[in-house]
Amino acid sequence: AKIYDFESRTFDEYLLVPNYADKECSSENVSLRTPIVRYKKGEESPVNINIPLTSAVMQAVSDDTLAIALARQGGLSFIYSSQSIESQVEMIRKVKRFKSGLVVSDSNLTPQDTLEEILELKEKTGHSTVAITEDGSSNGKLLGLVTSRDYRVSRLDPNTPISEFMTPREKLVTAEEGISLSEANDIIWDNKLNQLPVLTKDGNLVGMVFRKDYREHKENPLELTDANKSLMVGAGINTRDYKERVPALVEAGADVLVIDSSNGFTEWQYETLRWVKEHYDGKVYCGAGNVVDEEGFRFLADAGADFIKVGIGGGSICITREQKGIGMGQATAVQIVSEARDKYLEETGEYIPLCSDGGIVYDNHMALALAMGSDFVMLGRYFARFDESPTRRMLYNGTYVKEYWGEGSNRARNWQRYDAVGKSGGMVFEEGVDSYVPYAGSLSVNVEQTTAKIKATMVACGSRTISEFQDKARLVRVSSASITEGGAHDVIRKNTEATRA
Ligand code: MZP
Repeated sequence: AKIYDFESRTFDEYLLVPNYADKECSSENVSLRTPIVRYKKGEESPVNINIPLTSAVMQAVSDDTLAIALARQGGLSFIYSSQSIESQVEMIRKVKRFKSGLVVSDSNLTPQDTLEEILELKEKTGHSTVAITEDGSSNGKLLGLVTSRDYRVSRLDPNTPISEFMTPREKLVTAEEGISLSEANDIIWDNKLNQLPVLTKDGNLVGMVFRKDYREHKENPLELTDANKSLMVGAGINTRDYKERVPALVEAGADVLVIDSSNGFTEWQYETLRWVKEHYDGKVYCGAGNVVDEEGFRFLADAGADFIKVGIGGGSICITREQKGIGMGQATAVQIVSEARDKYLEETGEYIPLCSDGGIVYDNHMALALAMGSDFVMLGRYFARFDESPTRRMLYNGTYVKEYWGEGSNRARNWQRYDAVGKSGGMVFEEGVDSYVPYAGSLSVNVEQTTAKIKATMVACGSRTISEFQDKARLVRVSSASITEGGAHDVIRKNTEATRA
C-alpha cells in the first residue's frame, strides 16, 4: 500500500488572510457569476450561474419547487434521479414552464374558490403566483396574491378557501403604473418583499416586479415584468438507465446533467460519459464525480466530463467513511483536485469547473471552498432546512425541524448511486442516515444573507470575481486553540441560541 505523507484536512482548519482592498473593491462591485461547464482558455463557459450555489441531487432537497426558488436567486438545482424517469421529467418540465412574472389573465379565481382550483391553474399555466381579483378577471380590482409558498403551506387540505391563505392587498405594497425599477427596488428592499405588484390608479393589476427582475433589468427602468423567461435547471442521472433517462431529460429541457455517484473513478462513469458525449455530439453538458485526487480527476476529465464534483464521505448525512473506510478531508480533496485541474488547463487549454460537494456547514466554508479552487459548491443540508425543500416540517423537542435523509439511507435506497447491488437487487448496507435539520425559513432570505457573507469575505481578500479570489487567496492552517479563539469566548453569551451560520 502507498501511504500518503500528509494528513487530509477540512474547512474548519483554515482561515483566509486579508489582502489589500482598494475603495472600488466593495460588495456592490463583487460578481459571484461562475462557470459550470468546461470551456477553452480565453473563451467564456457556455453555461454560467449567477451565484455559486447548487442544490444536491437528493430526494430530500432538489424537487421542482426548490429548483424554481434557487434558480430565481441565480443558483441551480439538480433534480434528484432516485425516482422514475417520468416523475423526474415532470419536475424538469415544471421548472421550465415556470414563468417568473405573473399576470394571470381571466383566471376566474375569487377568494371564495378553493386551493384545489388554484393548484389546477398552477398546473395548467406554470405560474408561481396567482392574483386574486374581485370578479376573477384581469381587469377586476386586486384583492390579494397567492404565492407558491402559500400553496405548500396549505397543501394539506385542498378544500381550504383561497381567502384563508391569500395575502390581502393591504399587506402588499402597491405602486402606481409607471414606477421606475429603482423606485420599486427601494420599496422591495425596505419592506423585505419578494414581489411588488404594480397597479393602475384604479387598483387594477398591470404587472409584477420580482426582486430578481430589478437586478437583471437595472438598465431598463421602465420594464415592469418579465413574464416568459424560463429558468435554468439541472438533473441527476445514474450509470444504469442513462440510455433511457438522458434522452427524456434532454427532451424536457434540462440545461445540464450530472452523474450522481458516491465514487466517480469507475468504468461505469466512463461508459456513461462517453455515451452522452458521443450520442449528442458534445452538445449535452454532463458533470461527473465524485473524486478526491488527481487520478480520479484526470480519468473523468479525459472521459469528457464538463465539470467535476469533489468530495467523498464529508456529507452531513454520510457514513461512507465509517462503513467503508474511504474518503478524504474535504479541504484537502478540493486543494489536490484544483491543482490537478490547473495542470490540466496548462496542458490542454481547457478549463474544467470544480464543484465542492458535501460537508459545508457554515457560510464561511463556502468562501473557503471557492478560495481553494472550487467554482461552485453543492449543498444538501443547507437547502433541506428551507420552506421550499420537499420534506415535512415538524416540531421536535420544542423546535421546528425538517426531515433530511441521505441517498444511501434505507429511506432513499438509491443503490444506483453506490454501485452496490446485492443478490436481491438492492443495497446490502446503508451509507447514509435519516435525520432532522433545524428549520430555517425561506430560501431567498437565507441565500441573500449567505451570498452577502461570501461577498464580504471576497472584499476582505481584495477580490471582485471568483477567479480573482482563487488566484489571490492566501490561507493559513489554524491550531485547535486558535479555533477556540475564533468563536465568542470568555464572555457569558446573552443569546445562547446564536450560532455561526
Ligand atoms: P451536505 O451538504 O448535507 O453536507 O452533503 C450533501 C452531499 O452528500 C450530497 O451532494 C451527496 O454528494 C452526499 N450524499 C448524499 N447522500 C449521501 C448518503 O446517503 C451522501 N451517504 O453522502
